[in-house]
Amino acid sequence: MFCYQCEQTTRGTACTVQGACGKTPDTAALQDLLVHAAQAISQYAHRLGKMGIRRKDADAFVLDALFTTVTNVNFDPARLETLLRAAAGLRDELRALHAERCPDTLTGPAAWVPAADLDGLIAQGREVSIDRRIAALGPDLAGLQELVMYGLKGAAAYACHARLLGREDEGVHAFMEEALTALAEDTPTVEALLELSLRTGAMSVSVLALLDGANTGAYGHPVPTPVLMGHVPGKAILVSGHDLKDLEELLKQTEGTGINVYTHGEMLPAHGYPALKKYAHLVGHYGGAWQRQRGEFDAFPGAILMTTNCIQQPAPGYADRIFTSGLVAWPGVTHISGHDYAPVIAAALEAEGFTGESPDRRHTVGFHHDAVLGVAGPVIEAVKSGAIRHFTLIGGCDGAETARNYYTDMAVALPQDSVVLTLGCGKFRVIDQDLGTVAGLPRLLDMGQCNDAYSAVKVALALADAFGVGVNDLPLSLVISWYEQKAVAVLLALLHLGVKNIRLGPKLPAFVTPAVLKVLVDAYNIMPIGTVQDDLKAMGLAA
Ligand code: FS2
Ligand code: SF4
Repeated sequence: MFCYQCEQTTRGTACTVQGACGKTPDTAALQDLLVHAAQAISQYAHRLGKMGIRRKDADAFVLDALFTTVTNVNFDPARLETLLRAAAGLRDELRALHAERCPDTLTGPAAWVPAADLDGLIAQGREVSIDRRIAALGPDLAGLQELVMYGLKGAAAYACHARLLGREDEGVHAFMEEALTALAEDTPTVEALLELSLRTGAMSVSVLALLDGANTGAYGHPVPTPVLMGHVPGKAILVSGHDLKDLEELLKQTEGTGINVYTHGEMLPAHGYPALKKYAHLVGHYGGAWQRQRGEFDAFPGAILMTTNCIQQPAPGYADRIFTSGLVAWPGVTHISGHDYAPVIAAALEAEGFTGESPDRRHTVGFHHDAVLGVAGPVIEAVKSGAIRHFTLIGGCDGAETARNYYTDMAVALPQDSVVLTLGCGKFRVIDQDLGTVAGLPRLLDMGQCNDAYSAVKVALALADAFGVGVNDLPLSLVISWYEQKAVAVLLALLHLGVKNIRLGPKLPAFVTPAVLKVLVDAYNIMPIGTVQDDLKAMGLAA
């Protein structure tokens, strides 16, 4: 196997024996083949689209296929085989439609003939592994192709969430299929791939806006809400991942059962949405970021529902009371389909539940763009008067490395007259700190999930507008922690918007080679995180 799509890739170069995430070589091969199959579908869908024919099932399948291959989503060979068979059937239908209109025979992924059994599919997956492309194209071009691919995967994840809430954008589907076709067919050059990367960033901005509209349309604009970071006595279900629709449906089905529902990881910001916080049995948040789940789930005395990334191998102590939904899958774990949570509820009733009460510790969520821009007037005045000197966005993904303590240390070391914005599961590196207030506002503003990156973009653009400057001239620093491909989509979105001087850590992507990094540094001054003191000095914020 060869996989270097996430930050925890082995030795900072690639997972080649076994994924650090738990992905086996067989699963890696099947995921690579699923991407290949999504390209096959896209080659036809892109051409049919240009003829004015859109197949909604193909559009949806491409999104699902890409999201399935995001880090920590699907580890189940059986489910991957099912998806591959479905992909082949769909590709055949599109090929027939295309043949009715055009005599051209497509090559590359479009010509894929699925093997008859699972072993054959795994062998085919190995043939399309990334290391084959690195050998053929060299690391720079292959890495740039993967930069685009990971941006597409991340954006597909966001688009899947929006689609589940009834929001789609044909332009997004058309671009995804065009880009996947270009990666499959075009002779790669550095210039063309950089351009495609920035176009992927532009599409990511559209997708983030689409998802923002989907979430706020379905659940209202988040409002600042103090959340119990603990528990109360009673039976319990823990909901992790990002999917608000799953949480809503579970809240409906558990209403009146006496079961309390808790959020975990990236689900924390759900408490800020009016249409979700109205459920009295959504009582609090349990635990921290995804990488702590094995210990936390083991200690949780109820059922657990994992709605999206990031799942880890379930420990024996909770393997029979964890469930997956949506695109998440782990071999042997019961999968919930059609929002029927009866098995989750039964497992919660069977488990002991909490017998005591935790200390009443609260964290305030809900500083979404609407809430922040609602106080834009006082914020702007505070900046003009000098009461607020600086804004620092510390957010993105969390992960296990101790190097990520940098983000905690940075939040603590920032001057008292600065505001800290946070989002994504990277927030768990900073939310335990009491940062106090500045100019009558909390110094720490939790803007939501990684899925809410649009909030940060919208606030930054609004502030730039209010001050009549460019976004790079604002007193704003971006200190981003990355882990998986959604962070790549957000990074490309920021580059498309012309945002410069981003600090990225804890280490730079393995697929960005020194030559490509030089291009990004020259154009955007993107840089790795250093020490907190050096970075504060460079940001003009040293004490
Ligand atoms: Fe965190 Fe994991 Fe949100 Fe990423 S829960 S690292 O895939 O999606 O951010
Ligand atoms: Fe390794 Fe990350 Fe790929 Fe998993 S997703 S195999 S940890 S690079």
